[in-house]
Amino acid sequence: MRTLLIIDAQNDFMPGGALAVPEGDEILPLVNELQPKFELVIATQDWHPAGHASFASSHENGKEFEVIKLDGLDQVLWPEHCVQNTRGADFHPKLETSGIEAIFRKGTNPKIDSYSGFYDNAHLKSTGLTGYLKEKGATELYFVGLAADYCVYFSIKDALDEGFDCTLIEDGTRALKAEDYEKAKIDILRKGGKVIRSTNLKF
Ligand code: VGL
Ligand code: ZN
Repeated sequence: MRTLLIIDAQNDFMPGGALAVPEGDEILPLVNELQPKFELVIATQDWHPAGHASFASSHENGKEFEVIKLDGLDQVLWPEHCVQNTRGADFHPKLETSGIEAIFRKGTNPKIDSYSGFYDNAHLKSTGLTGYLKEKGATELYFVGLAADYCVYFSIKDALDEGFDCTLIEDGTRALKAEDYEKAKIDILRKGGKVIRSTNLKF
């Protein structure tokens, strides 16, 4: 069954937001247009408690976008973003949400970051998304949302590992950094995922 996964289409990742992805809002008309073509539409939501360990402000002398070691893992220190129950964590007002059947929240553990919609960055805890999708009979997953080089990329990697057929719809995503996105795409293709433009969708 064909399923659309909308990753983190939240205010803080849009222009003007705390961790803005350039042109992030430009994906919204396409994301809305695509939804009715899918039998199942799911969204993820980055949902951090205040003082989350991924925020530069949670570390003494922490600088935004610097990479540190956090419990043995590389961690980019981000601006404070997607804090639970703030406007920045809300879906963008232009995102059509009436067809979204379920929302999976991630990044809720204060001590560990979670880019993927499936697992935290240390793969300690699952969000339950794999089980949900399997129980629903979802086999082909199509990905849109933000950011292409972080949460979209990490979600696709986990989904491929979980045995799903995965396709990234390129014009339905934007990256924080173009060069990281180019590397991510190469890795997705190498692992057996597909990268297409929406005009090449055959349904
Ligand atoms: C994201 C960095 C930190 C994302 C979330 O949604 O791509 N990036 N938290
Ligand atoms: Zn985050």
